[in-house]
Parts: sequence; structure tokens; C-alpha cells
Amino acid sequence: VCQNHEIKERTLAIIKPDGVQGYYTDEIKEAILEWGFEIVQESKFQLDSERASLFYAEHSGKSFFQSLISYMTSGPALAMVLEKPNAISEWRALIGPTDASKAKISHPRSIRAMCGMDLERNCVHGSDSPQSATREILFFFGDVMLTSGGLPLFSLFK
Ligand code: RTP
Ligand code: MG
Repeated sequence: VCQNHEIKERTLAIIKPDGVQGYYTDEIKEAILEWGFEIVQESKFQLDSERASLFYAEHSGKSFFQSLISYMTSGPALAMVLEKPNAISEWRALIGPTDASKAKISHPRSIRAMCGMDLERNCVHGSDSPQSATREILFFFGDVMLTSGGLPLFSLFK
């Protein structure tokens, strides 16, 4: 019987257009592997505004929404499915706070401190809950990526 800390989990990571364009992909992947994640799947893509709006639907109506959509559609990005125990919270911890300019002070070793600029251009994305991870992995990779060896990687009741 597995103990809870040994149960693997998956999360969705994105290297956003500023990260790809700034040639940070290799450095970010090195940090991912060094932190003990497995990169289960990856895909480079360019969002159009319709798909970007769907991905960030929770922010529609906010003051920064249009700016966020033009940022996220400004060039190619890299989506990855990351796996390890507690992947969702571990990846959020590794990327650091949303505002990269603050991350440089409070979390200088975080990925957003390394590669980001400010509150918007923060170079990476990470799912914020099991529900988000499920939705976001489905969004980019389909339901084949939601299971490992026939076992579901998420519980909605976690
Ligand atoms: P993400 O979803 O991209 O992983 O980032 P997050 O959870 O840390 O931040 P969230 O609140 O979900 O916001 C999504 C993305 O919108 C941009 N943003 N701009 N100008 C602003 O006030 C503002 N606030 C957020 C950032 O690119 C943020 O990652
Ligand atoms: Mg978010």
C-alpha cells in the first residue's frame, strides 16, 4: 500500500512566450529535472486569442485580461505535463510568486526570479489545484495524459 507522499501527481506547466523567446527553455527544463520532476509529455504551440481566452476564462472581465491574452498569443510557448509526488504544489513552489519583480527579492532562486520581468511577463505557468491541473492537461493533451498505468492521477475530492 502506497503512503500518500509516494502517490504521484501530474501538473501542467507552460513556458510562456517570453520564456521561449528569451531562450530560457533549457535552463527551465534543467531546474525541472533537478527538482525531481519527470517531463511526461511536451508540446510547442502558439495560442490564438480564442484558445488563450478559453484557457484563462477564469480571468475574463478582469482589468488585465486583454493584456494577458496578447501576451500569451505573442509567440510560441511550450506546454509540459510534469509528474512527481505533490507535483502541483511543488511546481508552484519552484516557479515562485506571480509578480516576477517581487520574486527576484523574496524568492531569488525561483524560476520567475530567473526568467520573468514583472506581474504579467512571468515566463511560466503552473496549475493551481487538482481541478485546474485536470482541466489544463485535458486542454493541451487530452485524457490520455490524465492516467498513469491505468490509475487516475487526480481526485476531485482531494
Ligand atoms: P499562472 O496562472 O499563469 O500560473 O499565474 P498565477 O496563477 O501565478 O497568476 P494568475 O492570478 O492566475 O494570473 C494569470 C496570469 O495573468 C497575468 N497577470 N497579470 N497585470 C496584472 O495584474 C496581472 N495579474 C496576473 C500573469 O501573467 C499571470 O501569470
Ligand atoms: Mg493562475
